[in-house]
Amino acid sequence: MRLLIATTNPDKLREIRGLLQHLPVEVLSLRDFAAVEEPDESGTTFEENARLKAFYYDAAVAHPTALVQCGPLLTVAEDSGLVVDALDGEPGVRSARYLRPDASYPERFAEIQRRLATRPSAPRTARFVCAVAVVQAGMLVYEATGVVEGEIAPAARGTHGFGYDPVFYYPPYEQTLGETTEEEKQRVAHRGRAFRKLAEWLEKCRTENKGLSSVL
Ligand code: ITT
Repeated sequence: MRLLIATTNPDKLREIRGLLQHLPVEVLSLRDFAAVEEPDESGTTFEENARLKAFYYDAAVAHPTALVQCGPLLTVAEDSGLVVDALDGEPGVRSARYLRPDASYPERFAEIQRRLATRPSAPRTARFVCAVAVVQAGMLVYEATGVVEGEIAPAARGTHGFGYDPVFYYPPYEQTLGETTEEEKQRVAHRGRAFRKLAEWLEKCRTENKGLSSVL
């Protein structure tokens, strides 16, 4: 079985490779194919954007290649982000573009802290969400979502992980995800939760030797 992990984000790709490493599957990335433009992430939910990316990269990259190489190639895309309750769910699906597309993460952290300071009595609760979608030959064959609940830390802490990890405080660890190791993060975080579901499904497809679409 071959998977195309359809993301342009190298940090996501590293985490996803780690999460699927125990499976007997060949993992390919967009770098293994000719470059294509990125799709417009116009969805209003993580699930919608994950599906949109999976359909787009299946049609633009995986399906034409699978036809030529005569082997199934599943396109796996994910959409993820940080949802802050006191900011009405922002940055949400715009996490990668929050404030400005080229803003640095320290600038984004400062903006989140500034906006939270205007609502001092509001809860600082937040969650990371990861929606994953799998498309093969134009058909949606699997989808799953993973969530991790936490809080916005009073200040950024830690240098591990990527993106908003340094401001995401995970109470059971008493640390931000920027302070935990990658292994500790994967055990509890959104991407780990979503991709473990995907891994179970792939394993079930393999062991039951079923056609992929019949498992959904
Ligand atoms: P692709 O669409 O090509 O996959 P992207 O980075 O644009 O790459 P998204 O649109 O899904 O992906 O945006 C995800 C953003 O959410 C990411 O750039 C971070 O800002 C944030 N994010 C997602 N997962 C995160 C994590 O585990 N830790 C910290 N920040 C995360």
